[in-house]
Amino acid sequence: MSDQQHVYPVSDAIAQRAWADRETYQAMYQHSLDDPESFWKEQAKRLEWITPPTRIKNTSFSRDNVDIRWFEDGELNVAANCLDRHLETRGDQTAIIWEGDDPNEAKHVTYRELYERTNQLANALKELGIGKGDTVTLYMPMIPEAAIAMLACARIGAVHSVVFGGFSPDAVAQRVIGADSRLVITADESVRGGKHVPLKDNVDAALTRKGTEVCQHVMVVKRTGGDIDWQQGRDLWFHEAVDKQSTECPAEAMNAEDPLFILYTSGSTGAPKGLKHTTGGYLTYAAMTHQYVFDYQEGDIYWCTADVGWVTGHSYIVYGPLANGATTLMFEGVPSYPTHGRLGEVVDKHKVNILYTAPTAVRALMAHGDKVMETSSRESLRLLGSVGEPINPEAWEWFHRVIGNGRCPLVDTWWQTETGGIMIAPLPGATDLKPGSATKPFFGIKPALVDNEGQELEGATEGNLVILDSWPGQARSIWGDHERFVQTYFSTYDGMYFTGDGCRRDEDGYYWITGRVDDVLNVSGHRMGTAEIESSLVAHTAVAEAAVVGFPHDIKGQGIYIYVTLNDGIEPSDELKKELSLWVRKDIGPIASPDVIQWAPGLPKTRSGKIMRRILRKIAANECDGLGDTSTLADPSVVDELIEHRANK
Ligand code: 6R9
Repeated sequence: MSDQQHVYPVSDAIAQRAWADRETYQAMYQHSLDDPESFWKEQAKRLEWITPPTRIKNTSFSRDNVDIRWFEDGELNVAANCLDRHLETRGDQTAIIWEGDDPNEAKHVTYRELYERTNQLANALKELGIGKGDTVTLYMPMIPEAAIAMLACARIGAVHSVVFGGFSPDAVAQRVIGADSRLVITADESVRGGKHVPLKDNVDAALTRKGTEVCQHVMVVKRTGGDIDWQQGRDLWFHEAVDKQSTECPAEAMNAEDPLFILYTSGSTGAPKGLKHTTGGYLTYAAMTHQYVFDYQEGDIYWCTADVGWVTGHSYIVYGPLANGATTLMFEGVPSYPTHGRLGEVVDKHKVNILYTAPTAVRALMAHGDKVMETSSRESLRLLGSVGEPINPEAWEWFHRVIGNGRCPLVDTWWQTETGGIMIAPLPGATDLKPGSATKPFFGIKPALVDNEGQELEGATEGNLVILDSWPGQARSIWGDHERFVQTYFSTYDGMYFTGDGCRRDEDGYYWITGRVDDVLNVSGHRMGTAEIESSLVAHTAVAEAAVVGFPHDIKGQGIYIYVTLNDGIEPSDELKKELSLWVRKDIGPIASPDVIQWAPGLPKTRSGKIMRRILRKIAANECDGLGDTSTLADPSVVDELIEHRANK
């Protein structure tokens, strides 16, 4: 299909009301590249600084000295920017609309209430001895307390590390240890799609693991009142610790480069890495992108369906919208519960104007046909957004035509945990849309495509996506392991940030992300390292070796396909497949559940012993005719054997 087939031009009406029309985008983009210092100095003014920065950009991408600092002599507090400065003008405005999993449960939290509750929790944290520089792990349902906990940490200068509520006890333990957290904040249970998830039990299990002794307290929000165990002296109820506190708590003056949060994400090798995000640059960038990309206007009701456990939840449920004084909707449930009409019904119920969701959610609804939207009108919608994985043109068109009634611009936003905020995306008043393309770079972003040797490619072409210069929202390091940060992102191509994504650029300079070029899977918009799943599998006594690849999946984007070589004397069986599947779920979490397991008496390897994943990917995708060159294999016959016994028929 040609890229030119469907172009949705910017409408005059939208261009007129938008923050940026074509000319403004062009001029601002040019300014941001020509003179980043003056551009970002001006943009930093969108925040309230205790000490305004005079030193704006001090960054190096050189492999020998990766050092990224923005606004380095400025001081500010993120919670004060998200709460205090709105009190006078919008204290009674709703900051968070909470929509429960159960359609009969909802509540509105005003800016003043959010401010007071945050301060109370901040005081409770201080009482526990938590202060500037300490880390706190959050393992929370999608409830306002999740945002309150993030903001309370920010208020006293503590660093939060949010762990997605779908992760396993082992994953929690790994992250508590990695961040050296003295406190975990959680809830008794979370509720999603009518099912309860035992968060507190998971934390209990996590804290029996060796190395987690550093964690002294577990603070528990009572969400469901479900049965939980209690460890006297260690555990405390959120409401008991918080209700009694003063609603005032001074905001700590933080340097712009002090850490705000750690967020773990999967890479192509080793255990998940904790990306370190800092204060001034991150908030400037989250707020600015939220305003321009979603064309956020005063009074808009804005809904991002992500979970706060992911970066999208950090930047576009909590920090960006609250810094802008927006009303942000937080949804506890899933778009298909109790029925597939729920997404549209929530839009109608709260008169949502801006809807930001993931391709996997769109495809899941699309599979049920246009009728799933018949229970709602979605008249309030003005803008749609997509994030997390490439959106195929069919899903784009359906999202636009059916959910958006064919009249809302759809912004496909490409970015990463590492980038802190949106990097490539249309601006609704400035960029003509092409379904499937993330379109053009945001202000200050200098993307480039390079070949495998790092040579920059010009014009319409395809290559590895790199970013040539720093932007304020960028992660500064990997927590406790700067060398790994340098290795992972700056050593493949010296002087460039390597994204791990492949990308095509068309004749109009539009970017089309083609997916990861490393061993990272994207399953329903969630990043999974193949190495993580493999190391979980080989820890099972039956398994000698395992290789994990992705394969095209209609709803999830990518499915997880696993090749397992069993130890001598172990008989393959369907029971064993089930057992291995459960093993991975338990070890990492339900999002890592294998879709297909194939027994592999042998794996295709080069003579130097490297598994040839390229071949395994082809077999998993049932593209067995185009296996390419297999001459470097140590034993080509294993490939025939694998093809003959393909499990994904
Ligand atoms: C924000 C987020 C990052 C990876 C990224 C890429 C994929 C995200 C995308 C997209 C194509 C988009 N990705 N958005 N691919 N088009 N609009 O998702 O962060 O969880 O770190 O994932 O997701 O492969 O490298 P994260």
